[in-house]
Amino acid sequence: MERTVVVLNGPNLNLLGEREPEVYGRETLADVEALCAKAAAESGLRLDFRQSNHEGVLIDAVHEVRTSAVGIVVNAGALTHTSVALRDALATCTAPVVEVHISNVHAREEFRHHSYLSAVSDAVIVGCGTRGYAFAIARVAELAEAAR
Ligand code: CA2
Repeated sequence: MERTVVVLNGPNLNLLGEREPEVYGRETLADVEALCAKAAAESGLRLDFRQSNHEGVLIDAVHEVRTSAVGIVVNAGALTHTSVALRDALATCTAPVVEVHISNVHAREEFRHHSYLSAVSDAVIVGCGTRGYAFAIARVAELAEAAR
């Protein structure tokens, strides 16, 4: 997997654009993939974009790319606030991990304020809408370049 940034999306993000536009905006996950493809191309990276509603599938994806990707951008959805297992998987990554949330989780319900993933991430981007994914990819590219 040569110079590939992997973008992982967790549960319910396949519904983006269909409900709660006041929280998540009107873009669909396909729009987010297109935005990520543009951001990756601008940084000279290949994009591997995935979504799953299943914790184990996301963990298997991390295992698959943990030593080969130049970086992982992860919006784990609600698993952010519950999954020690996904955190443990991300902690094994040799490349940078950037956590992204479309909404400002800190301005929402208390249960969204804690992330199991932040402590094993190199950066966290919240509340920038779907542009946060592009910022995250740019940061992965910077960190990957600095490590070269
Ligand atoms: O703000 C984010 O990106 C979140 O990761 C989104 C998750 C939420 O559980 C996190 O606390 C914050 C929810 C993703 C579900 O997205 C939906 C989109 C449209 C309709 C329903 C859910």
